[in-house]
Amino acid sequence: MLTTINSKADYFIQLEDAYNAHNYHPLPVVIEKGEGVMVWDTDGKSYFDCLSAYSAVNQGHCHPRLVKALTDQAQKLTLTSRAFHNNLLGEYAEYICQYFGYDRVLPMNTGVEGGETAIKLCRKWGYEVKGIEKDKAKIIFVEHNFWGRTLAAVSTSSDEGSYNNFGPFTPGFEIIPYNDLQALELALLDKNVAGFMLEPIQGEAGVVVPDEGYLKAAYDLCKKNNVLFIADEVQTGIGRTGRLLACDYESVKPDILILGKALGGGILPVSAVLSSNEVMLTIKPGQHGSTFGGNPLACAVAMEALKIIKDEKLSENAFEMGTIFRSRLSAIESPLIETVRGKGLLNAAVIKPYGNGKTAYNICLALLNNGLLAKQTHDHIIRFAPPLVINEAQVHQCCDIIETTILKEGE
Ligand code: IF1
Repeated sequence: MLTTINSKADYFIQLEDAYNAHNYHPLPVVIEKGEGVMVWDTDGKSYFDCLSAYSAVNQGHCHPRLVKALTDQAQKLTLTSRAFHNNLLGEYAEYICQYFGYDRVLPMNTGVEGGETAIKLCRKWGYEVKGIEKDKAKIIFVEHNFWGRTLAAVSTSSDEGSYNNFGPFTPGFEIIPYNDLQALELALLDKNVAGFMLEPIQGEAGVVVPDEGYLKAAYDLCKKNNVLFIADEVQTGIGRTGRLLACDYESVKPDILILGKALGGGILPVSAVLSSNEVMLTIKPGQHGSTFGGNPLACAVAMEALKIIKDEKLSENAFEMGTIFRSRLSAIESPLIETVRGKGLLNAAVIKPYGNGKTAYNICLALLNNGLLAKQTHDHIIRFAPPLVINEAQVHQCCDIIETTILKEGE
């Protein structure tokens, strides 16, 4: 039963609340339209989108080239399943492999399916190439990782909210501290280790950037111990951090690369796992796949999504705009801001609790009222990740809103 409806937004929020699982606690805004960096609510109010659907909308909302790629292909062929070939999968596979410099791609749909696929490939390689004893393969993860919501993903989580009461958990995973090479060196002494999987910058943990050189040193330790270095670039990849991949900052080429989110341009769920022939060809026909993986509609959209990143120099723009963004945020003189961190347009402000127990959530509410959408993570961290198409004037407009809001909240 819907109680009094004060606005269109109330109607939509209450309807969602009445019939949806309560697996999220969204900010009280109902978005109806998106274009570029902007979104509009059901009352026509505009907002700067500083979340980009957790970095899935790097190319900007409803990019015309992506909408065209989607609608053109949707009128020809959308899905064949992999029981048959289609005329786009080969072209897409060649394009994405050459784009990132890998032998082969295994196409999936969501980021977590990419992670699951990477783990299966790693284990298969561990047994059939490295020679690990059957069912003994181990994969090392890092504390505060986030790579999705499946049982394997939450089996590696150190966030109680993600794993509590979802057990029993997947075996064969070990968790070590992030950004800790000694812990990794120790863990790699176990000859049953097949892989080390991590985010080059931890998104959900609150945009945690490891020490300069950590990725390269970790990669070298993996190579020394014949262990696969698996980079989860679902959130950091495709230009988000100011380079095509966050691993590019240290010239690290992951043995297995996981992509998602912006690979589908914020239009379709598209993920991909890229690797070498040695790893990829351990999986034989019928041993892995999915109904929609590699569908022609996703191939068309993903190729265009990648072309846009290059054509519009969005990695470079993310680097430049991110530099301005962080310098503006760091210059805000407020006791509420503990620190500002990030790379490219994946940034975060760590907020000190303030006023009668107010937290980052309260700042996000105030930002919303002032026309900017951002979301807190872990109560006290606000992530700022606008679409990579943002221009300098828009960056300053966003920072003006953030500065005004934080100074007001801190009064
Ligand atoms: C939610 C978080 C972000 C990811 C990385 C794999 C995946 C994700 C580094 C899985 C997904 C999403 C999931 C979404 C919210 C969002 C999120 F807050 F949950 F943790 F971005 F930080 N690797 N992240 O960030 O990709 O299966 O979702 O396509 O579950 O609430 P997916």
